[in-house]
Amino acid sequence: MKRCLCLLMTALMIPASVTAADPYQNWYEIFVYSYQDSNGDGIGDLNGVRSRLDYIEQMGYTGIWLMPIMPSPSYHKYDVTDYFGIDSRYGTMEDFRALVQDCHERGIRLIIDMPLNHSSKDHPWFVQACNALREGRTDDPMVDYYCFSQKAGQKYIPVSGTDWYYEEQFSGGGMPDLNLDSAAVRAEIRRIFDFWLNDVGVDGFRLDAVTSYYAADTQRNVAFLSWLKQMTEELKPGSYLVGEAWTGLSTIAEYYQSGVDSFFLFPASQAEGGIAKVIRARSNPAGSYVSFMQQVYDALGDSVWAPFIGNHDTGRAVGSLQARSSVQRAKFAEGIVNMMGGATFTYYGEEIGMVGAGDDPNKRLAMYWNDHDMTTQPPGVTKIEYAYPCVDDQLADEQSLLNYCRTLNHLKLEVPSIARGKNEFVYNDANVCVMKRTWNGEESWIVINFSAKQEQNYCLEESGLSLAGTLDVNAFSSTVQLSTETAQITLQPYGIVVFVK
Ligand SMILES: [Ca+2]
Ligand SMILES: [Ca+2]
Repeated sequence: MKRCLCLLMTALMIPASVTAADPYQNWYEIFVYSYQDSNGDGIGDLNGVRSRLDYIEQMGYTGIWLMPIMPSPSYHKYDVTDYFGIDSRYGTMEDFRALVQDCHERGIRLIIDMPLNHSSKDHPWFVQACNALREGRTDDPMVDYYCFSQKAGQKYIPVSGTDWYYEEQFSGGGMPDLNLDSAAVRAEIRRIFDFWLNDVGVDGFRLDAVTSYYAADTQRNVAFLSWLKQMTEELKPGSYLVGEAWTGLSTIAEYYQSGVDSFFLFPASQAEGGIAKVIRARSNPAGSYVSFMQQVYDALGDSVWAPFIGNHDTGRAVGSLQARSSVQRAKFAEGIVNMMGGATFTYYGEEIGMVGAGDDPNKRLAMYWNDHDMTTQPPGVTKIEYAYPCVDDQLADEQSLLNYCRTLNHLKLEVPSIARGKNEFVYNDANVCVMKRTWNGEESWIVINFSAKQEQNYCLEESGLSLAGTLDVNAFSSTVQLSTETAQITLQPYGIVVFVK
């Protein structure tokens, strides 16, 4: 007897044991500039994001990370001029408060980007500090806010009209490094966190460039992050912090010692990362996945991983995966990165297979809703290209990448052990991998066929999974065939099936 089963995409029942402060969300990274314009100036804005919350919720994204929204002279806004404001091109503080409220009414958590390594050179702190140095007043309190030196050196830029230099780790961008040892700067950071967490109500922060806080000094960075995490817990318990430590697994493991909830899993991302390697493997792709997962477990244990394939800096997933002409490949990569567990992050547009590489603006193109409802492209774009159909078309196509991502997100919401469960590798051969996740009385059995071309049969009883009792089946391939007599499952190429007990 064979039957086909598929996932019902009905209203969600999020188990009560999953709390509002849960870090294991389906996180969605948004570049506000390129997402949705609401006032006709062509630039995406906060009200534009608000108007797309239906879409975001429908897609099953339960957490939003907004790239920087504070006032800044640049289009990307990683150089802040006021840590207590909203950039006027994005809207007003009232708009932002309304967005926070709308998100929370929908059960969506909202975190914002927090660049603390540096400010803008136009920040009043830096302007005052440089003026003071020009006038020989080195005791001005603002001088202590930055890393000034009278010695020239790498990453040190002259302060015009003085014999002083300032540290700038991200050179050329007008982004002077803050002096994070300064008690006054730490007091400012505390005020900034208190304001956004408690006055405005955000649910946490994405911490930009944490390896540059104290350049190449992991120990001091970890100490600073421990201070940040403790302070955040004091201000608002359960807030989520996720750090950008763009480095290898063993160093990322050291950063986790700070107590910060998550660090992006860069070793999974990009063309050379774990996910792309699995996708490209000519032999033993299942073994490659298991061994990558095992490396991550060995380094990070059961901490909250933050896997992703691409973000605003890395170039988009479809390029890294060489998936321009294979939607199956793009889907499967989404499938296996989500099946790693943890707090997964999806960069806006990845759900429709947007492309972009090279110059930063190319990786931050206008969200392709349809041909008439797009923002202007960010300044400096040198290549505009969309490899896959727009959102509207993909919404209407059951087989689209978008609908695959939507099903995937909803499955993870219905089966919380996938993201949170303790993992056991139950079985793997060259093409098939079976993992068991256990969390809060729930067991999920994840069966994956890594072969791009061949069906695979797998006998579930070999893994000790009995089909007796209630069992839900969620299928991630066009069809899954299950013989209940022999407990044999036939997986289509790139098929993923999850059994839940
Ligand atoms: Ca606008
Ligand atoms: Ca620094």
